[in-house]
Amino acid sequence: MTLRIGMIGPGGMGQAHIARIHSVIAGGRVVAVSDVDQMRATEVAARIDATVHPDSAGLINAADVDAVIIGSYGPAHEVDVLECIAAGKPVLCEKPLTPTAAAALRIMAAEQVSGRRLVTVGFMRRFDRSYREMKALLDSGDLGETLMVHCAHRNPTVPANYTWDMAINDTAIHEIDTMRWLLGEEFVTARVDKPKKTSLRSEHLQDPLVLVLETESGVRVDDEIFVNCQFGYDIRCEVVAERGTVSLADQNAVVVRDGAGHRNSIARDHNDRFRGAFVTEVQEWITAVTEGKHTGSTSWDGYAAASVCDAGVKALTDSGVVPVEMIAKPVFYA
Ligand code: ISE
Repeated sequence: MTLRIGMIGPGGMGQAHIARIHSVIAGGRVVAVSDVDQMRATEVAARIDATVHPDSAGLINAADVDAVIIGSYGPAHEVDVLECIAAGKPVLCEKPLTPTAAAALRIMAAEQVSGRRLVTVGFMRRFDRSYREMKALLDSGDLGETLMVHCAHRNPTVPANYTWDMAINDTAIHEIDTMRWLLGEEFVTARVDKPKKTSLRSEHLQDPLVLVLETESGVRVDDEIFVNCQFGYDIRCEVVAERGTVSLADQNAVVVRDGAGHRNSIARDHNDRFRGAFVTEVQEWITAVTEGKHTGSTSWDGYAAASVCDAGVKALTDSGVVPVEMIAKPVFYA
């Protein structure tokens, strides 16, 4: 059986998903497309022989669409995810599920009424081989209890429409979700440190910044967010535990050694760095949906990440430590 997928918002991320679904991933095909930019929808649909829908609700409710991928920007997600739930269709929604925790709560409420876990949030790092190896080692207990984690998330540059809060709810959200998953606990506080700014920043940004989070058991996570680092897409993570440390290694298999030195290349963007993770994520989602199962992160994970982001965004302007406010986890997501 081929899963017939509708794609809402086929921008860079959506088109990258289409390319993988139609080449290296088995069991799915994108048969319908919709976008606020009609020209883009028509152009993408023509390339893959898909139907264009003038609006997302029409796509979600189309009889020949079995499941939906949402690649539009964060503030547009809530209405489409709610429509998917109402239509009873599984949905893979790119991060953030919603830009605020309040919106994510509405999605959780609707999903619980529907009685089925239909929503998967596109937190692809959970599918990255290196993070998975790191988690297996930590879960084995060989290194003892985790005490601290040092992360860095660097982008070469960001577009002019990237706003200050996006450092938290568009960029750091990846570490927020990955650390919740890796450590198996929730964050309780957030703080933002603001070091000297790079002269190469856009005027309105605090760049770099360091988001400092603390978990329920007291694990301290620091996350350097530096979105105009110029040199590459550089993701780092070092976990410090009682009996040792574990870090992400450099990601490129080939090392060059010549008269200019000893080096390996640095990824340019997330599709480059997390290529394998995206493929595994979408493949597992297609397989699970076809078998009537759920995989990956849930609306609860989208909500929890949004709650930490809410505190992190507040900490951008409030000095000191901001508590993370979250409801208790509903049994439905246990
Ligand atoms: C972007 O939306 C992503 O998801 C990237 O992985 C991240 O590095 C970038 O900062 C975000 O804007």
